[in-house]
Amino acid sequence: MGDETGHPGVGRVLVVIPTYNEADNLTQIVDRVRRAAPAVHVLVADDNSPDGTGALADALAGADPRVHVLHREGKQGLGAAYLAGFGWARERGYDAVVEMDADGSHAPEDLPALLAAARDAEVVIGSRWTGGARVHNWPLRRLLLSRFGNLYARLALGMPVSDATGGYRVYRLSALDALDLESVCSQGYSFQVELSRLAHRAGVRIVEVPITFAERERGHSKMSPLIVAEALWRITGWAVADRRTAVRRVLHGTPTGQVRWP
Ligand SMILES: Nc1nc2c(ncn2[C@@H]2O[C@H](COP(=O)(O)OP(=O)(O)OP(=O)(O)O)[C@@H](O)[C@H]2O)c(=O)[nH]1
Ligand SMILES: [Mg+2]
Repeated sequence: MGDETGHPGVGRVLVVIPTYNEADNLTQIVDRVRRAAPAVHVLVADDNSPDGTGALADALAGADPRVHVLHREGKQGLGAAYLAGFGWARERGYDAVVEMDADGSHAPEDLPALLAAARDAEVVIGSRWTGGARVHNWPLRRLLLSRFGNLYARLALGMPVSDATGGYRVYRLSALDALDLESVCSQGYSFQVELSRLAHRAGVRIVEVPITFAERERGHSKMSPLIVAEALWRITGWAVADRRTAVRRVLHGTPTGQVRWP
């Protein structure tokens, strides 16, 4: 903290925005972030989007020293883009990173509330499913998928988190340092559940803050049946691994090692 980019009680904050074909959304989202939280820096992590999002990000960065771009070779999934963004933040001494979608679903105007909560927590999850949250314009099938997915994740993994699949979060770097990020295997949105699980198991302090979530208005969703299947498969795998570890603990007194799920 201490320089002009510092956020009171949190330090230097980097908002990581992963993008794939978000040219219709990027200018507006970056502008909203800069207005809602002028002290933060922004990193656009673009996977060589065919629609020119990367070049647009370069133009935004050229006009604003607090906007940065990480160009990646090709589409490798949300999880890989975030891990690269976290590494970028660590190398440059940021104190906290924020995960935010480019499509406007995560309102930058909620960012001050998330950062305020980060003063007393190492992980802040912007939740769609806690008191005071609102979800606008989501089709019933997406609502049901999110509610069911979160219920399943909570029960299967025993995590007291209402929105383990949500992607609007603050991580203090100190919390990320406590997590075994090398072990992360999710490619799609199960990345959020995987990091929730790692944080819960590491015993870092997680708080949830209600957010106002809105369906994207422009551009196309990258959600696919494959991504949903990956999440279900991985959550089930982690639940089985957790139970095996618990059984070993009972039988042998100590865990004999982590069971890895492919
Ligand atoms: N860098 C990178 N970003 C990605 C990738 N897949 C998705 N994204 C970005 O991740 C964010 C979330 O993706 P969305 O397509 O909005 O997914 P979603 O919010 O679950 O789905 P919708 O609610 O239908 O919009 C957006 O900013 C995307 O551009 C990827 O492979 N690489
Ligand atoms: Mg979206």
